[in-house]
Amino acid sequence: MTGTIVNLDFGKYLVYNDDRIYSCHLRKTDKLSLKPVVGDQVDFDEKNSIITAIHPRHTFIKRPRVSNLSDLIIVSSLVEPAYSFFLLAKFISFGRYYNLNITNIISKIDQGNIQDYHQDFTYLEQHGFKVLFFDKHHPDLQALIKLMGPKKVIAFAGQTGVGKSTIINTLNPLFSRQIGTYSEALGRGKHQTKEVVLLPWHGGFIADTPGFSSLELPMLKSDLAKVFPGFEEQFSKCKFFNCTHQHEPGCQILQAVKNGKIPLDIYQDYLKMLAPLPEQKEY
Ligand SMILES: Nc1nc2c(ncn2[C@@H]2O[C@H](COP(=O)(O)OP(=O)(O)OP(=O)(O)O)[C@@H](O)[C@H]2O)c(=O)[nH]1
Ligand SMILES: [Mg+2]
Ligand SMILES: [Zn+2]
Repeated sequence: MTGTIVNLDFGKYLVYNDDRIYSCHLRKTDKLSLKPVVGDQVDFDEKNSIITAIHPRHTFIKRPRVSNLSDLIIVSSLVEPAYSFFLLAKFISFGRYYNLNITNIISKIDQGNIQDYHQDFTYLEQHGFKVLFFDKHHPDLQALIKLMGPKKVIAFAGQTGVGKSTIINTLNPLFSRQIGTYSEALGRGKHQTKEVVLLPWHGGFIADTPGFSSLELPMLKSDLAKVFPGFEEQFSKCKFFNCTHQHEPGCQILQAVKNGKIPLDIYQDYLKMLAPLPEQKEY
């Protein structure tokens, strides 16, 4: 039989097939060259509860450990934790690096004023990113459900406490994901979600994961402009192929900042994101 690994359970792999979960393990002597991860399509022998093969992965993300994602839904709250375009752009850059289809949700719009960040949302929309809004007291997820489509593996990403599990539960209350309380003392939520879990959704899965709460970008300096929101139309037209978009003559990104196409604070977020990235692969 073929199924999808939806969760790990103390060394066992929970494999989903046709509305049933099979608790499987690897044979001790088995030399599967890869260790299975959540998201993997696997062949398994249901009589002996043994995984016999892992199908080739379409995508693989190291942290959080999950394979075969197709979509990323990035949740940012207006408050608790405070809205940050920098973080939002970082999640977008991460998702684009892995070729994921991206949707943004701005949550807790009952607690703040979305007009305050109108410029950011317009910028994202102009560059092809969907921006939806969420208020848990008046949840309307029709637009989201339409975008989610069938047969995908869709992960929710965003800082702890932004409301990922709240939105997932609104999609289907039977998911019963634990909801945290935002702890002001800590200045962050309490990481209610502690493991990667795939939840069946329209022939595919929704992934609720803790690992997308904070992120390290797994890329080189030269990769960032390709995936940073709104930069891809410009960067390839720079005069130098190895332009870092910081001071070079003929840089189209700098030109776009000058003529207001790219807002200055968004460009400054790019520089801030660029700074810690390595120049070359570190071996
Ligand atoms: N006022 C308001 N509160 C919200 C909204 N959405 C979520 N919350 C609250 O925010 C807190 C955190 O929500 P969670 O859904 O647990 O957040 P999470 O992103 O899953 O957090 P982790 O699992 O820790 O990563 C809870 O107290 C929610 O009730 C909203 O639209 N408005
Ligand atoms: Mg959660
Ligand atoms: Zn440039």
